[in-house]
Amino acid sequence: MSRTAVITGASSGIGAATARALAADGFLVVLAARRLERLRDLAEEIGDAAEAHALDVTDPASVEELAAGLPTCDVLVNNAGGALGLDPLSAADEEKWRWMYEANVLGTMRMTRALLPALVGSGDGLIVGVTSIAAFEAYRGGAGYMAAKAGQRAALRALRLELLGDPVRITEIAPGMVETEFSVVRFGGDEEAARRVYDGMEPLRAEDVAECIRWVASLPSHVDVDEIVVRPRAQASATEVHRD
Ligand code: NJP
Repeated sequence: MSRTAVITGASSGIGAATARALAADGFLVVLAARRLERLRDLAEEIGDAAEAHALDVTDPASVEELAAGLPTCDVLVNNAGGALGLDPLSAADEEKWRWMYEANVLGTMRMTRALLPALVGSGDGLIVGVTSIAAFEAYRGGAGYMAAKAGQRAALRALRLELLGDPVRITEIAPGMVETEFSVVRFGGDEEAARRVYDGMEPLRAEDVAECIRWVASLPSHVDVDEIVVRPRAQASATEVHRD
């Protein structure tokens, strides 16, 4: 029987690429995000090995509903999230900060709490958290996103200790710049501003990060890849980017 992987934020970017990669490796993939139409299109593309489920990780009832309908779960990829704005802290927008904390930190907590019994029960569970280099590298305008990603990273670290002795691995994937819808969302739909982020440099593609997750999930169950930091060759740190 296929092992089941639940991927949050599977309607675009890293989540969609991860769904394709895990399905190709034999997983039954549960695609979860708010934009159900997109998930249905992706599920159709993947075929029998995919199911689409509406999910808003900022809504506890939505998380509970998804978990209640899942008989088993072997892999949980906490990928849903993102950034809003690039304002200095002096001009911080509380709504944007609140959303970033809700989606990245509380979303990861809610999904993990809800699926933990199934993950432990599988006898060989894996929880992946897609955080960011922003969890540990500062940049101007990044305070709200950095705080959220640092929070998500911290929660996964505590969980690693709490699950010691249980058959569940925990892996943090911390990417640098990846060209997805991330910057379009960050800049409120301004595609031109989003495009400028990657001007003159080659960012990672969603598939590059998905390959890290696929590899982690393919390893024997006694091997826990604690953390992967993956950046484009042209990015040495959150602030040092080489542009042609
Ligand atoms: O971005 P994007 P990525 N409930 O915008 C979903 C991190 N990261 O693939 O709900 C459920 O294409 C949203 O789906 P929808 C980043 O912080 C990125 O790059 O339909 N799902 C969509 O599928 C994030 O944690 C970069 O709108 C929710 C997905 O999240 C992860 O990588 C760098 C949701 C976002 O896809 C994937 O982002 C880095 C909710 N409430 C870390 N809210 C980068 N791209 O440069 C959003 O260091 N989603």
